[in-house]
Amino acid sequence: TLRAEHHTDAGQAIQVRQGDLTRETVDAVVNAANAHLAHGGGVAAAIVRAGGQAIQDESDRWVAENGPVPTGQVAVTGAGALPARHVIHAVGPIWEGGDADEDTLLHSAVWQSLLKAHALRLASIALPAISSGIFGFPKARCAAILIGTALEFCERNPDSPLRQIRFVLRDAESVSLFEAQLRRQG
Ligand code: AR6
Repeated sequence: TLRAEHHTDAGQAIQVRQGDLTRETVDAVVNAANAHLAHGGGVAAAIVRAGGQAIQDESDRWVAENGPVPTGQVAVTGAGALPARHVIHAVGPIWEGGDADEDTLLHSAVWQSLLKAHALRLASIALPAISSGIFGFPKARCAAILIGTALEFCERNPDSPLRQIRFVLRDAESVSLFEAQLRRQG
């Protein structure tokens, strides 16, 4: 369900939706991954459950060939049986209290995800509340950074092929926090 939407002057849409990320029909879904792309829990496990073991297998090959994904960076795999075509695995920071560059690293994880979609010439992307589950990043702060990064990306890339950025949140608290940030910053 669509809960809030903002259109930029250039006609790009930023949306806040409540639902299950794995069911989104978009060109790419972003996974809240760890450096080893070991999709054991949270939204990562849900993506493998819904998309199939092929996503974990391809992730394992990616790490075998390239090494672990640095925090704030991304890796791309196929999406198996998901409605999406690609999974962009973004590694957000583990919350360590706020003095370990967590804000910058979370901004980077989102920025690199959007930049990857742009480089692949994708039109739509769906992202979860990266780092705010198992990694412990405060939910309100996560919402402010994710919405701010999407707005900044659209402002700086008005002609990007990427036209729709969806934040897909499962819990009601995250939905209201993202909604509030989109109204405040949008
Ligand atoms: N759809 C949308 N959001 C979801 C879904 C879903 N199906 N499932 C969970 N969420 P988390 P992290 C929300 O823990 O904090 C994994 O083990 C969840 O409620 O998935 O970045 C990885 O392999 C929360 O708001 O990601 C890493 O080791 C948000 O997604 C580690 O967890 C992110 O929670 C990454 O932790």
